[in-house]
Amino acid sequence: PLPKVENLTVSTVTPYGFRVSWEVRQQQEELSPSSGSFSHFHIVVTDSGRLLEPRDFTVPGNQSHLDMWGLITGIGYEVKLTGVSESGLLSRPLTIVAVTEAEPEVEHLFVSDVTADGFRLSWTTDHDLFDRFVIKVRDSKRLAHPQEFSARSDKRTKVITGLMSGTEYEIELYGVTVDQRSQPITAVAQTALSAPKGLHFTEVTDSTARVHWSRPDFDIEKYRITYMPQEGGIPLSMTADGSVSEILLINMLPGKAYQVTVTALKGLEESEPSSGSVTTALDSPRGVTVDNITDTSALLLWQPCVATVEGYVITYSTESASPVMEHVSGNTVEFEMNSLLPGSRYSVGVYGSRETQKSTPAVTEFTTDVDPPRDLKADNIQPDSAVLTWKPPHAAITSYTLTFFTAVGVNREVTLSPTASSYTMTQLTASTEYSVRLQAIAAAKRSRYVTTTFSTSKAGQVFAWPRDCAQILLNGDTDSGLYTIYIGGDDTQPLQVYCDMTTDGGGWIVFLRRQNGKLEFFRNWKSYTAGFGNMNDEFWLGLSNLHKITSSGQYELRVDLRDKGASAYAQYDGFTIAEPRTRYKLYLGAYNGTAGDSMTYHNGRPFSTYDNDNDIAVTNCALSYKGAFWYKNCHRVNLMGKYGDNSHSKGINWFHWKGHEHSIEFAEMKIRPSSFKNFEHRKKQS
Ligand SMILES: [Ca+2]
Repeated sequence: PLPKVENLTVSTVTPYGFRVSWEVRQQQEELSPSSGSFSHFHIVVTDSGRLLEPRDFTVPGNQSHLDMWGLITGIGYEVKLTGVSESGLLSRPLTIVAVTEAEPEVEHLFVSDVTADGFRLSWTTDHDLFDRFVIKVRDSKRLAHPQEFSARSDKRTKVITGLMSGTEYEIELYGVTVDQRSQPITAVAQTALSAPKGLHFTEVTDSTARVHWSRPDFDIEKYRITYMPQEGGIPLSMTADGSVSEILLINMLPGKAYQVTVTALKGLEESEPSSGSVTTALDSPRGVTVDNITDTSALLLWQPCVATVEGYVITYSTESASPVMEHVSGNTVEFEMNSLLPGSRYSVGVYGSRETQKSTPAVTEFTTDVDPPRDLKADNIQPDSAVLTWKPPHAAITSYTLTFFTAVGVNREVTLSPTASSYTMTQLTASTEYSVRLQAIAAAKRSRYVTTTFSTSKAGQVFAWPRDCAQILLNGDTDSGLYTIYIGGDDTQPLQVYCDMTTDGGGWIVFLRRQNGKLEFFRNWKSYTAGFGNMNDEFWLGLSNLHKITSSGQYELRVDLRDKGASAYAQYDGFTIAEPRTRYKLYLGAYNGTAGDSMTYHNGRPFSTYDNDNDIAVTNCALSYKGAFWYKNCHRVNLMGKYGDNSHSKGINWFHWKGHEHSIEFAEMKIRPSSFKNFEHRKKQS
């Protein structure tokens, strides 16, 4: 009998096949092992649906399994095994049914993390059969060659890069084994739009800026540009055609930092925004004007910049002067320009500044006024004429207008040459006050008026500004008393003096009188320099005045003395008091008279007071003899001594009349021009 074939089993099932195994068991009654064996096995595999031809296999008798490959995945197979002996006997067939596994597959291809140049792919698979995964990526429009990527068998994601932005891609992925590939799975993905690059700016003004960018590598339909101040505000937005790569931003505010973004648009998609910043220029101050123009100053006014500025810079210049630059704070809107040249055309500029920025200057021009002539005065005033003199203004002028009028309506105007510096007024009315106005003119500009007034002399009056009592007398005033003289004939140096109009023909300026002892004459240097006392009583006119009067002409001195009904005089035909630095030295001419020549002893001496000892004595003469004088060692004359003191040399002494021990009751010193007598003589003759 044949051995038994049993335990037909299926193992190692794959999608493409499986192994069938079996066992052979000898019958117990069989004693000869060699007589009971199979020469081979016959195996028939038939698909369950009977759609295919059955497949036959023959296996040697010493084998107990068979691997079957190349089957169809995922279907049932019926396996029938029959053992065949040497003699052709068949065993009872065994059958079993096996099902191949389903085909391995990848599933759920998923696109995420889309960027401008790629995306992430994810997938799943239940099988561990694949050696690797293959991914093919190609743009839908077939513009570029397909690209192939691969992923290791243990990977389930892959990041794809290096693609074109804004482009639709078709993706195919499948798993690969040694000799098989799975069915591919597919997806479609679109890369994002890349941002425009290289933002930069040109043509930046206070209200505009041009923004430039580089075109991205896809077809742009248009761009959206937005801009707003970084500090906040209303965003402005513009749209540009996809074919351009620059646009002018308008309606910007001056001096502000702007954030500018450019976004590329395609269909409903938009790129990441590309951003940059630009600071607009400072705007110029506006409404620059010049006000309050004088000959040397002007007020500059302006409207502030819209931008916030730290300060304003002001420049002004004229042809003949160095340009001036001034800085003022940013909240200032005016500036006083000083030290300008008169009658000059100035150019002015104002600009705002902040850090390194500065605005375009706002400019204007103005012309300073003509400065007035100076030192207008009337000289040589006569009853019917006067001479006006002045100094010219600094400005270049074209003419002068001189106007003069009186209270009763005389009104004359004359135009003078620009080179004139004097004008003789004639045909005037005597004893009349005239007002004079002088104005310099340069084209359309006129200076301020300068004015002076003067009065013409009385008819027959010779001296309008008498320099001494002699001229007052010659003008017709014959009463002794107080008068105003003008030192050197200068109307700006009036001095009140007492005129003796009777003694020896009159015309004397009295400069010392002693008559009652009411006034203290023991005084210091300062008092004797300035003068003191009451001119209608006792007084001293002052060394300073004596110097000024005697240095402006030739004068003679007269001294009148009276005592107990007796009188005497001394006269010197020259009298000069030298300048202060000599301490008012005395210079005398020749003597004549009745009192005796006591003064010549003092000729050439400086003046001394108790606090300024300029005498030649070892002692202080002024202190010793209670007076002040042109002391020598010490005196023959002491007319400023102590009134009524008859002790030796201390009273009012004139040595050659009353000696040193008699104080004289009355003394006067007086001067008049040396030429007076001759003049008087001629006058009397005529
Ligand atoms: Ca002395």
